[in-house]
Formats: sequence, structure tokens, C-alpha cells
Amino acid sequence: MFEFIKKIFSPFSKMRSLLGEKIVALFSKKVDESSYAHLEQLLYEADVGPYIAEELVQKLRTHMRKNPDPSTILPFLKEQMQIYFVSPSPLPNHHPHVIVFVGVNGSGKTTSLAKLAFHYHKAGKKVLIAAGDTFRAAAVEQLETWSKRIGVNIVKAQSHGDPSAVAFDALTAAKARDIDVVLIDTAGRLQNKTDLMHELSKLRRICQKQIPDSPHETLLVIDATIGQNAIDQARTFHQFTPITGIVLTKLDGSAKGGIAIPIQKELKIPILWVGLGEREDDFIPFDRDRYLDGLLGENQ
Ligand SMILES: Nc1nc2c(ncn2[C@@H]2O[C@H](COP(=O)(O)OP(=O)(O)OP(=O)(O)O)[C@@H](O)[C@H]2O)c(=O)[nH]1
Ligand SMILES: [Mg+2]
Repeated sequence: MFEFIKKIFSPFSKMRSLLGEKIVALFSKKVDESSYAHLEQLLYEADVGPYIAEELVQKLRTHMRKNPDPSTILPFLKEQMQIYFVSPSPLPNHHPHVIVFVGVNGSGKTTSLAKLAFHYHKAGKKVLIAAGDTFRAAAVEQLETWSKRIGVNIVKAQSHGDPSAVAFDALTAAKARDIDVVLIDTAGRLQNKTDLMHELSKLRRICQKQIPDSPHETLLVIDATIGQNAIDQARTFHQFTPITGIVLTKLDGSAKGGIAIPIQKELKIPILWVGLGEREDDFIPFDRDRYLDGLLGENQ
């Protein structure tokens, strides 16, 4: 009964992945060499990347030689996929705790920031959000709308102001007002725009002048629907500013969703949060096993 309830309410069921179903259908027919080729294709299409797809198929082939029972396939794959994941290390307490959001245009930075601000606000924390995307007037308005909607205070500058100045003001205000968590938004940055990347380094330096060990977290927001590009993006950001965690957004909109696996294998940066929709509560801590259940269809 508990399992049944868990299935209905698992937010990861929003992933709408059909991978598990397709694998079951594939191996319910006579298994031959083409079954494995087809499996590799299915894994590849689910965005696990070519290297991992091949590796998983090899492992399954060996497994099936010893244990040809098709009902063991999904549990076996789940177990093998688990190996790629890294666990986040617990964060020491900071007061205020400073979090910067980075990522390319449209990845979901502002929305994720608002969702995480709402999460802390609900938990009784004093939260301040900073409109560090000063490139577009609309970006400040977007965050202002969120601040009213979720009931948290905002620090902003004039549009086209300096993002580092906004961060400076936000941290000054946070210290003065005894704020628990400060969340700083930034502009969408394309990885080939070195000037924007340098600005990110500057923002970091300004934070450190105000609070020496800040920012305590730099979260890279990645859109799960963009596929393998996500890994290149993450590498580029990581070169300019150490990324401490990943927020994987739009998993609800992705029929693929396997991208978390190569991200973990390649980058070894923990995925901390997942966006599963556009509302403030469509945001959950990443959970490896529930994610894999969502990917493989929760029926293994
Ligand atoms: N379905 C879905 N949509 C999302 C999710 N997260 C963000 N979005 C939508 O994606 C779009 C872009 O989100 P933003 O938060 O504005 O992205 P951004 O990274 O701040 O964009 P820029 O400021 O332009 O760089 C918006 O329409 C959001 O509602 C999610 O988890 N699921
Ligand atoms: Mg934004």
C-alpha cells in the first residue's frame, strides 16, 4: 500500500519517461544481438550519452548471461546507474548563507531562485533576494513579481546597473537585518562570452569582500531538455567560478530526462535541486533513487 501511495505522489513521476516501458517491451521478445543494439539506442535517446549507454549495455549483456530473467533487467540497470551519482557533502552553517545562481539564458535561474527562496521562507528563515540580473529591466520586474508572490524582500538597482553593486548592497542589508539566506540572481551567460564570465568572477570577489567565505553556494542551473550541451556548459562555468551544486530544471517537460547521469559521471558536482514545473512548489531536493525510479518508470 505504501509503495502504491509513493508511486502516485512521487513528484518524479512528472518526468513522463517511457524508458522503462520500452526496455521491458524490448526484452519481452526474443533476445538477440539486435536487442542490445536497440537498448543502446534507447539509452542514448534518453540522454544518458553515448559512453554511458555503451557501458550499461555491456554490463547488462554480462548480467543476462548469468541471469537471463527479464524481470531483473530494470533493477539491474537502476543499480548500475546509481554508481554514477555523487552525494552532496553537508554544508556548514553560515549566517547569512549566500547563494548565487548562474547559468545560460532561459535555463530557469530566476524561477529556481524564487522556488528556493520560497522553500527557505516556508521553513521559517529570513530570506532576502537580490536582482543581480541588471541587463534586462524585465529581469528585475520578474524577480519583483516573485518577491511579492512568495512574500520575501528584494534588493535591486537601476536597470543596467552593476550586478556586483547589487550583490554588495544585498550583503550589506543582510548583515544589518539579520538575514538567514541571501539568494543572488545573475544574467543569463553564454559560455563564449568571456566578459560575462569575468563579471561573474567579479561578483564573487565583491561577495568575498563583504563576507569572506561567501558565496557559500554557487548553483549552476541546467535545463534538462538541452541534452549533452549541458555538460559543456557546466564545464565552462566551472572554469570561471567553482560550482558547488546543480539545479536541474524542466525535468517535467523532458520525455528524455537521463541527462542527470552523464552530468554526475562527468562533472562529479552534486545535483541538489530539481525543477518540475513553473510554480513555486514545483521544486524538490534531488533524490537519486526516486529520480531513477522516475526515469525507469517506477515499475522495476
Ligand atoms: N516546465 C518548467 N518550466 C520551467 C522550470 N523552471 C523554469 N521554467 C520556465 O522556463 C522559463 C525561463 O525561466 P527563467 O527562470 O526566467 O530562466 P532564466 O535562467 O532566469 O532566464 P534569463 O534570465 O533570461 O537568463 C520560464 O518560462 C519559466 O517558467 C521547470 O522546472 N519546469
Ligand atoms: Mg533570469
